[in-house]
Amino acid sequence: MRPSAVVGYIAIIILLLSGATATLRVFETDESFNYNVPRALPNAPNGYVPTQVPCPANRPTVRNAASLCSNETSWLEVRRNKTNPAMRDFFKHISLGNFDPVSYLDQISNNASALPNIAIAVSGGGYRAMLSGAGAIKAFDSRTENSTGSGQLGGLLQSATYLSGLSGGSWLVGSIYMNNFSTISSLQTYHPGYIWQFGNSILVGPAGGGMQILNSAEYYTDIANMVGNKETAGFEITITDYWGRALSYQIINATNGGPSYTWSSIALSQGFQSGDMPMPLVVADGRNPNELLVGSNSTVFEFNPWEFGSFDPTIFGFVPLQYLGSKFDGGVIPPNESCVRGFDNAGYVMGTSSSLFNQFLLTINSTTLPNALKSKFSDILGAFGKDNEDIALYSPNPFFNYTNNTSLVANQTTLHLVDGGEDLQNIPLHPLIQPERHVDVVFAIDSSADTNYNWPNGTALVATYERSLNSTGIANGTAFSAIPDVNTFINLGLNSRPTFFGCNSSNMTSPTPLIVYIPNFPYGTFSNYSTFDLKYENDQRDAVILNGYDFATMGNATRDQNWPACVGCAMLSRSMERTQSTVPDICKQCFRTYCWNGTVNSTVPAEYNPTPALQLLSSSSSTGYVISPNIGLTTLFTFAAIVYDLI
Ligand SMILES: *[C@@H]1O[C@H](CO)[C@@H](O)[C@H](O)[C@H]1NC(C)=O
Ligand SMILES: *[C@@H]1O[C@H](CO)[C@@H](O)[C@H](O)[C@H]1NC(C)=O
Ligand SMILES: *[C@@H]1O[C@H](CO)[C@@H](O)[C@H](O)[C@H]1NC(C)=O
Ligand SMILES: *[C@@H]1O[C@H](CO)[C@@H](O)[C@H](O)[C@H]1NC(C)=O
Ligand SMILES: *[C@@H]1O[C@H](CO)[C@@H](O)[C@H](O)[C@H]1NC(C)=O
Ligand SMILES: *[C@@H]1O[C@H](CO)[C@@H](O)[C@H](O)[C@H]1NC(C)=O
Ligand SMILES: *[C@@H]1O[C@H](CO)[C@@H](O)[C@H](O)[C@H]1NC(C)=O
Ligand SMILES: *[C@@H]1O[C@H](CO)[C@@H](O)[C@H](O)[C@H]1NC(C)=O
Ligand SMILES: *[C@@H]1O[C@H](CO)[C@@H](O)[C@H](O)[C@H]1NC(C)=O
Ligand SMILES: *[C@@H]1O[C@H](CO)[C@@H](O)[C@H](O)[C@H]1NC(C)=O
Ligand SMILES: *[C@@H]1O[C@H](CO)[C@@H](O)[C@H](O)[C@H]1NC(C)=O
Ligand SMILES: CC(=O)N[C@H]1CO[C@H](CO)[C@@H](O)[C@@H]1O
Repeated sequence: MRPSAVVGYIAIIILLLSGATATLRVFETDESFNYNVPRALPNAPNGYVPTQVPCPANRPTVRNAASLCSNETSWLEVRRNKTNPAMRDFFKHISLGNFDPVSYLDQISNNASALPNIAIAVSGGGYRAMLSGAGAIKAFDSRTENSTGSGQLGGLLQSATYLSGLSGGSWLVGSIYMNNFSTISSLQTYHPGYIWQFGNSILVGPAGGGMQILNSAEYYTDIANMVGNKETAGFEITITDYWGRALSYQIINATNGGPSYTWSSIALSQGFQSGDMPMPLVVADGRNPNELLVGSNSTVFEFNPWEFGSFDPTIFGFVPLQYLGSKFDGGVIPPNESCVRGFDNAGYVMGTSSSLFNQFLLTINSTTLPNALKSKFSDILGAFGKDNEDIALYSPNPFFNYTNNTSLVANQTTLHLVDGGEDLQNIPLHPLIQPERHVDVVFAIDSSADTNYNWPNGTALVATYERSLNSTGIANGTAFSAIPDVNTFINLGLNSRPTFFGCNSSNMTSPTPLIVYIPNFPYGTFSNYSTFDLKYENDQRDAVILNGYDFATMGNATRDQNWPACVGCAMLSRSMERTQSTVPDICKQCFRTYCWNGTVNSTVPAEYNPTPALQLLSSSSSTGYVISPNIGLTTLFTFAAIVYDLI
């Protein structure tokens, strides 16, 4: 660990990178700032460093994944008392023609299994996905000003039971939950030195002042020290530790990115316990032992407020999240071992879900970076990869010796985790299609960069669909509605407006949610920034958020005045099937408009370059063709190079 050398190294790299706009700045510091806003969450015993604590009398164990954990089951009852009135409120401003949804909900209000069970999923794709997703969440949040007027969708968030995020989407979920279920408007409000100031590249760190009393040099020193202390305490560290710490400065509204904030503390916060918010879920992929490629047979892990684990047959178990880092053996912590707390650092969880450094080595030579940089970064990333330092390590593996006969990792001392989108399932649907969760409808926000110009083309849904076909293998009983090929998505425009999949549940063998696919599409702004763009000025940030608001509401219902009603129909659809209610006329019309009807057109489409649905904002670039990922990629590679020097 040579922090002073590191700073010099950063400066050199920045000078070397012609074209990169990052500059080292000297910030004013304000050490007198008194940060004492009450927050329930910084409960790690020793900041970033996982630490041994006495085990509780009831020692933590690994649980079989055949059912939901009891904490979730009892929380669901509490939440239902909140989603029910929220849905009634929602339908006060969404009319379904001559059908009265409020009295329908009243009729079934005492029948838990008849009530709609709603989820929202936010895809990965770096800041682009985080901000586009934020716009959609803003539109769905009844706390957003004017969101409960006509043409608006405010209240869908309050009606939802689950909110899942992956990679960039997990940064959104973390931003909301780590800051007391904050609104997107409050995250956008400017406070000097606070979070969501993406004009300060992750390479340079936060502006000084406010609660961030650091300048760039101190930023790196601070990150290096905290991660170094974790290593000294006997835990394996990788680039994901640095990455998660760096991200936290942008996401967690506390001094130095809140090193004591744990993901499991969400379960302890008052608002969550009272069911005032949906249950957050974050997804990461397991990399199979001795494999470098992450394919459709990789294990999908979830972090929920209480537990970490997987429903996949390759693990089929969950551990209590707050005791992650303890030395589980055969599903128990042996009597001579203490428990460990603080491993589930919130930044580390978000960093794990977005840890895609292992992909860079595989793709670096297909970039247009100068050859000198290619070979330098190739060397560094190669060296990382050799020691598995380019992924997230979960060591000790909590599933060690657990279900030896079926587990892929029972004889591994370390779990290897990577970005939740590396298996191409870039929308975090996996937790939401688990039969035990009985989800009726998923509003799936897709800001994946699939096409040449960073628009989604349905690849994420195709991946989830294909994985579900192996029902006796990796899918382990999950089902998913049929999804056409990506060419069809483009040819039929299924990616240029919302599309429903799985409308007709009568031709399905197992229950599976209706998918309301809501793709990133330009309305007032070209929101197709590169995934690797890690620097957004505030006006760009706000333009992408507004664009997300627009693609979720279809331009405040200007693109289709029926759209809010159609969202309402999607929310009620499965419930009305269960209660054998007559489908309202307006819903029939909606399903004709928005349901994929099985048509395919797999011919190779022309280059996809959509025309904006609204007048472009003046701050927007005037074309969808200008996106160059090189600056952002260079930022990330440089981050890797700096960390390489630290590890
Ligand atoms: C989960 O439920 C168990 C059993 O009711 C309880 O002992 C435990 O404290 C709960 N865990 C959390 C994090 O709330
Ligand atoms: C839900 O609300 C009903 C009616 O107010 C109440 O009787 C019940 O205890 C509540 N359930 C939970 C789990 O809070
Ligand atoms: C809300 O609507 C009012 C009345 O139309 C308008 O004056 C105000 O600017 C709107 N606020 C936002 C945040 O759009
Ligand atoms: C961040 O903290 C500051 C200072 O307490 C507060 O004013 C601001 O509202 C917070 N932002 C969020 C999103 O919680
Ligand atoms: C996963 O799939 C890849 C490619 O099909 C295959 O080579 C590998 O053996 C599979 N791994 C496991 C653990 O099934
Ligand atoms: C990329 O190209 C460089 C220079 O040609 C080469 O040294 C390196 O091995 C290549 N890296 C990979 C991962 O193929
Ligand atoms: C777990 O496996 C290791 C070696 O594979 C073995 O030494 C140890 O006894 C096992 N633990 C239990 C509880 O069986
Ligand atoms: C799992 O395998 C380990 C190592 O072979 C062994 O020690 C342990 O007893 C096995 N556990 C079970 C539950 O069979
Ligand atoms: C774990 O078990 C698999 C087969 O069950 C074997 O191929 C592999 O070498 C073992 N790994 C270790 C670290 O023992
Ligand atoms: C769709 O996206 C995938 C990557 O996710 C890409 O490989 C494929 O070429 C794209 N196809 C079209 C037609 O855009
Ligand atoms: C389905 O999963 C099983 C068990 O993991 C595997 O052996 C088989 O190859 C898979 N089939 C397909 C079509 O992927
Ligand atoms: C429904 C189903 O197939 N569940 C299986 C999932 O995987 C575990 C572990 O292999 C099995 O025990 C379940 O039966």
